[in-house]
Amino acid sequence: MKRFHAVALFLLVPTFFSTAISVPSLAQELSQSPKNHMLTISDAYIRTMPPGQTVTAAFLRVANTSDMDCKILLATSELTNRIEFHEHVHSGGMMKMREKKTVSVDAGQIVDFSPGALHLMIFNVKAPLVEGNTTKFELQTDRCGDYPVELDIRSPLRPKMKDHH
Ligand SMILES: [Cu+2]
Repeated sequence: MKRFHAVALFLLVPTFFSTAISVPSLAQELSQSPKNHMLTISDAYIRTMPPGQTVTAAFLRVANTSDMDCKILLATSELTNRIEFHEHVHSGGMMKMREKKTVSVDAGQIVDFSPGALHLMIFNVKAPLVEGNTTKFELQTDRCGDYPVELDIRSPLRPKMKDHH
């Protein structure tokens, strides 16, 4: 769909034909170029772990500013080979976590990964997470490209300190 929109737009704008770029090569370029401007990722942080723990959680906001629905398929990090998307669900009066294989971020939508709700669960973390430092993830999507994410490392005991200006 996106490619058809782009081509249709150029057909309506004659000035583009005065450039050296032909329509077929431009369309090809659009379909092959990284689309990593469609999502805006903000407020990303990961929690430090108590001594002896190897599991932690990370949170961020994803805003889809494009006109295309997409899905987050995978999160990767040098910290681990296992990051899952989890949501909290009420089950028999208990709050439980359930894995989601993908996370949909529809056109124009904002999806929050936040404590007590949808979150990133990070397993097998061996390197220490030092509060005040940052670490990097990458989010891979089906149609919106791939995104590097820099996460603040925060203690869960003082998660809001940086927000108190
Ligand atoms: Cu979880």
